[in-house]
Amino acid sequence: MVLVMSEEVREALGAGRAVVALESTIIAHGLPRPRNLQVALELEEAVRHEGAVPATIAVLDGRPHVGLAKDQLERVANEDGIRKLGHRDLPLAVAAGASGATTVSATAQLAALAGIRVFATGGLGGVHRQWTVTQDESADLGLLARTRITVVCAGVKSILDVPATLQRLETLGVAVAGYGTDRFPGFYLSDSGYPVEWTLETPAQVAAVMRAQDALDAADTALIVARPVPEAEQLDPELHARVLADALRACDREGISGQGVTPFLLDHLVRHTDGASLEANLAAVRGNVRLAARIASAWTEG
Ligand code: PSU
Ligand code: MN
Repeated sequence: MVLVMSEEVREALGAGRAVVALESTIIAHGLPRPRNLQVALELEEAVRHEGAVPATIAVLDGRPHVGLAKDQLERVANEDGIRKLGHRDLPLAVAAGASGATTVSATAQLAALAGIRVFATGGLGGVHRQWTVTQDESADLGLLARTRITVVCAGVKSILDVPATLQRLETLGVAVAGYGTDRFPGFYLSDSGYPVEWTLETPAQVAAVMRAQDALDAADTALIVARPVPEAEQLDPELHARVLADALRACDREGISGQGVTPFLLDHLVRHTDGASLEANLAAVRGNVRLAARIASAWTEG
């Protein structure tokens, strides 16, 4: 097997215990140092606190790791020039012996390969604004259309074209449910301004949908559980609108494209909100990770 699983993850999967996959791009490219390493450790702790085992995923020296030791997390957080790997990059990185942080698409692929069913992140990638010009649609969407995994997220990043992304998910046949809400969350914001058609209220209900997917659906599609950041912890919507518009203009002006777009926009928001966007991002991720652990437990108990 090409995967390197940590002892803890292998044992947990072998014993049928709850495991939650965590991505590493958010650590390497989505959050500023040195906070990123603290957050990586804190998220793993949050999963454990809810009685599940964390499996942070990354590629180190050409080997896809599922479950990282502390020194390996440190490499992901601090190594200069560590790549950002989407799922298409995995074979290239493995053959080249390269190291990289995995995006939602690469993490979901490796998690599914390892037999992990539940995955937590901040916000999914999606259709970028100006898609008609750039054709920039995150590979996250295509991968989730053919991978049997449950992703807990705070919706898609608000830097994206949210309605276009929701439409793509519909076209691709990916199930979307709001967690405790009938509004699609807006990543930094509790509400993106768009509705969702299904609402789930408990981890047991999510697990029931997962079982129904296995029973009904021959195509390996994902389930997106969209949990809003609590209103008290969201970014001020007015500040969000203002700084986002500014960030999009800066991105345009500086000619950023491809893989650089998402990290550029996230970083711009952090710097121009005095870190408030970072706190909202972290509040979202923390809540998602805890919920994912509870869903993984409901899944393994069922
Ligand atoms: N969620 C966050 N921060 C991030 C990301 C998600 O809170 O940095 C990352 C994920 O790894 C996601 C990626 O897959 O951003 C999307 O990048 P792109 O638009 O280039 O596909
Ligand atoms: Mn992109």
